[in-house]
Amino acid sequence: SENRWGYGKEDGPSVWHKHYPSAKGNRQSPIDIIPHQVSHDPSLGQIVLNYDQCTSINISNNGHSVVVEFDDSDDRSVILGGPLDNPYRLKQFHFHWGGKGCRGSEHTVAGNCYVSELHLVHWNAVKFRTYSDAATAPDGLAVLGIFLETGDDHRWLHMITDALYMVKFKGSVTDFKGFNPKCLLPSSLHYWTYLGSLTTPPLDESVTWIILKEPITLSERQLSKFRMLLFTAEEEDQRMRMENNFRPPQPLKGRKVRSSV
Ligand code: SG5
Ligand code: ZN
Repeated sequence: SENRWGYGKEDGPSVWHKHYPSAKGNRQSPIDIIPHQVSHDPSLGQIVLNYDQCTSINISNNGHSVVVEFDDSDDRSVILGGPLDNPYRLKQFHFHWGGKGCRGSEHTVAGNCYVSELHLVHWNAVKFRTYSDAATAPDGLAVLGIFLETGDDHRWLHMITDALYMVKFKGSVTDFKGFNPKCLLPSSLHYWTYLGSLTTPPLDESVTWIILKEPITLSERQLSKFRMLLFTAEEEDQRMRMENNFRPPQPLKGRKVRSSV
């Protein structure tokens, strides 16, 4: 079941439903966010990111994206507030991006895509004992999504892009200590929120999505370093460039997207 899915012609998002029936569920992600249809909800508070004590562990290529993992054995780094009933612990972050051209984000805004999207994955350690218990529960995960657009160099993203050559192949892992994702946040934490799913198989409907309205900027040069990663392992004869690792928007099916401001 390892290589059952990918982003290619034969194993991409349009056929995921064959092995993962949740693909056709009622709260799938990503979605197209249409700002003038968003419901304004003054009861939604600000989101708070308590990342001061956070500890990154390693960076890896899982064959679908590049992932930075965190120590989630206690509540040292959490997201709270906004639509969340309690703090959720940071487990990992990863990116989705396109090939050459403009596509690359998973969520879109009024049909427009960004070149990339960063996902900070958190889990509800108040209600669940482990990440995997949380990952299948309706209120188990909270993913903070941040759009990336091209422009000037990002001041801190080079810490990640400079490490990518170490994790070029699927299955490679290297130490990545002392990185605080706080440096990747835009200046405003205004957000849209809705109930959805993981955007990769198993597509579990367990995610409270919090999508920041303000994008961050990276340079074409920085973005091009992501495209030097490979979907394939070192021992494979065929080399497949890691790009277009995003799922397109899914039907809203009556869900409400909310915004505090
Ligand atoms: C699950 O879904 C997976 C992630 C995966 C996201 O959270 O978690 C696990 O399998 C448990 C560790 O995979 C990993 O974290 C592998 C280390 O993320 C990816 O595969 C990267 C694309 C999908 O999350 S998302 O909905 O935020 N895109
Ligand atoms: Zn993701």
